[in-house]
Amino acid sequence: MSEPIAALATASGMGGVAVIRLSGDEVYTVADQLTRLKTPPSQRKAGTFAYASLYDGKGDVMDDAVLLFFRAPHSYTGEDTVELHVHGGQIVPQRVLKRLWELGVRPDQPGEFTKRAFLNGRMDLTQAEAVADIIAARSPRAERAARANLQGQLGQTLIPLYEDTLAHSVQVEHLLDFDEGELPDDFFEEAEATLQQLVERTQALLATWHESRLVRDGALVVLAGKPNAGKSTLLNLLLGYERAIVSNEAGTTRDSIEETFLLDGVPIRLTDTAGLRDAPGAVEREGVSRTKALLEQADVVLYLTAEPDNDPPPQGAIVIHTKTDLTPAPAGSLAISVRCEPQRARETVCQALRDALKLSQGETAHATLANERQFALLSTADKALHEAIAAFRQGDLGYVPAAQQLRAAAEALGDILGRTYADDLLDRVFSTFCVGK
Ligand SMILES: Nc1nc2c(ncn2[C@@H]2O[C@H](COP(=O)(O)OP(=O)(O)OP(=O)(O)O)[C@@H](O)[C@H]2O)c(=O)[nH]1
Ligand SMILES: [Mg+2]
Repeated sequence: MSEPIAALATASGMGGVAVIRLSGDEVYTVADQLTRLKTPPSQRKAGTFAYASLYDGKGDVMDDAVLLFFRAPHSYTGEDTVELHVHGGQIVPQRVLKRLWELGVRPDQPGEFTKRAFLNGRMDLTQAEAVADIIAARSPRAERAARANLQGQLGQTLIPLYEDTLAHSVQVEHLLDFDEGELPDDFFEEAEATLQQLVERTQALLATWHESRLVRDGALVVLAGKPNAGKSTLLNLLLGYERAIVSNEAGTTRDSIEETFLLDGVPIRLTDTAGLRDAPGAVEREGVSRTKALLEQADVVLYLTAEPDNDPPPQGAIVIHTKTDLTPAPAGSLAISVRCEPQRARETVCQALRDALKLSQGETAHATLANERQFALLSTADKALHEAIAAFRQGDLGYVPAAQQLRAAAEALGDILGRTYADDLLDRVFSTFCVGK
């Protein structure tokens, strides 16, 4: 039993067509009441469509629409579903929704369509999360990673890992019922070897989070240095257009400027800042204090200098010598001349960023973690597996704690997939969705 829900699935605002989705029990009764077709929706086959006028409570036509019919279990949610394709804009979709509320349908909660799909076994939790990730993707690469997970790529790695851990846990608990003398000789060595193998698989997957997170959230890269070092010149070069004012007057940039460009599919939030000096004016002084605040937050600081001998960089910054056409840079240092060799300068800086952010070359074909929730649970599983190994090594006394840790590991892995879900876990996952999905 599931209440009928509806939502505008397309973005609100001006648009040719708006799609309203209806899902749940009785949606065909509702569709029959909206239309006056000779063959009402309830008598139509799944996978067909109809062109029909939609009527309000007084019998006036609200709009002419295309209706698409889906039947349980062959729909996104796994329930009976009707899609109404109506005219877009401010008026029509709201009018149709209002009529639906009169007919006993209620508005969906965020992510409710996908939550129902999950509860009806249409997808596991990592696939449901991937739906939200596709919508939120800020780069084609992020979208591709999310689509791979929607198609089950993460599940294909996680499901066997979960099942093997569970199987091992069950086996260990079962054997603990025996006296030690009754166990096979190599039981404990074998159990430990299996655990080691589970740890390796867990850690391989954990290692994907670093880059996944960057693809998803991007990296903050701050350009810092004394006035006139060439920061704004480099920003413009990397962005590919003249975003910031460049001049030979020291103190040209006063406010920080942030723009994003993609490096190997990773959004780089590149920030140009006011040059660091004891500034003469109040405005520039404020700019300098903003620069200092940004240095704290940055994932990478590129410190530009045209005076290699007399310009200490902040700690942890990557030093780049600029204007090498005017001043030679020390041997072996990162050095660029945007004026004379812009292409080469661009490549030098991009490579420095790849190294600093530890980006692998290009995309991987294997499963990757998609969010903090998955990372946290997998870390819990990893920790529990390590503790199980440590407990096993203690001999007799450790066997029961080892079995407990194994069970905890299996549970954490199951939580990632939503195999052993609690209501609050589902609320947390689906509350981040937009309405209509
Ligand atoms: N010769 C030479 N001049 C350069 C090079 N890069 C930048 N410049 C010049 O250096 C001057 C300062 O450049 P900007 O990019 O404005 O320097 P900035 O670090 O942003 O300076 P502030 O905004 O004042 O902190 C400009 O006249 C640029 O044309 C280079 O590779 N070679
Ligand atoms: Mg500048």
